[in-house]
Amino acid sequence: MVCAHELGIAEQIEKRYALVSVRDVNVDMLQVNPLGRIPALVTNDGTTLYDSVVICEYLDAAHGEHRLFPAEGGRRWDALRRHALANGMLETLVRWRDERSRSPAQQSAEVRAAFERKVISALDATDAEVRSIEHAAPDIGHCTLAVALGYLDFRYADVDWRKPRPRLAQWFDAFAARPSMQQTLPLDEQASR
Ligand SMILES: N[C@@H](CCC(=O)N[C@@H](CS)C(=O)NCC(=O)O)C(=O)O
Repeated sequence: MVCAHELGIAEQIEKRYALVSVRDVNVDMLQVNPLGRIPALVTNDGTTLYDSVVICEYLDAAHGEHRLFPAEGGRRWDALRRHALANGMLETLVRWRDERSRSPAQQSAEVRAAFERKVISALDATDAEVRSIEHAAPDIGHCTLAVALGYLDFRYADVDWRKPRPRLAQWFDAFAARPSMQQTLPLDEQASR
């Protein structure tokens, strides 16, 4: 949805609520995406697309003239690599959260430490290239990175990623003020019930 807002087409997308979890199966969702995961996009001609990077590239090709996915050259590979870095960080964060939510007896300190180490490594690698991130026009790499850092703030308030990386924090705070981010803020429905 961040990409849809960046492309100015969010209002054209009809949203449906779906509750999914790593440890549960949403059978309705399986009819849409055989993996049972969100997001999935059903296009006007009835085609279903997943996962998020495929949906974002489809929207960009249809409405963005390769604004978010540069068509060729170094900009393309920078954007795709940064997307992969941020997306991998998100996946590790989701798996780390799953491990943290198990009962203390089932948790593995070793696995938790490995997840933490990988997230820190991904944050440091991102921080190391923050200058070129700041100077590039927003693309899929920026969007995914902002979503990953937003997720970190949302689910890992105890991880102070900002203090050792003030410039990355500054970039994120500026990006997070964009309407695309403000209009897609994560909500904890269970907590608000
Ligand atoms: N790489 C995928 C990740 C999708 C994903 O893992 N979504 C989570 C929710 S954030 C999910 O559906 N989890 C349920 C499951 O793994 O079964 C994407 O970007 O679309």
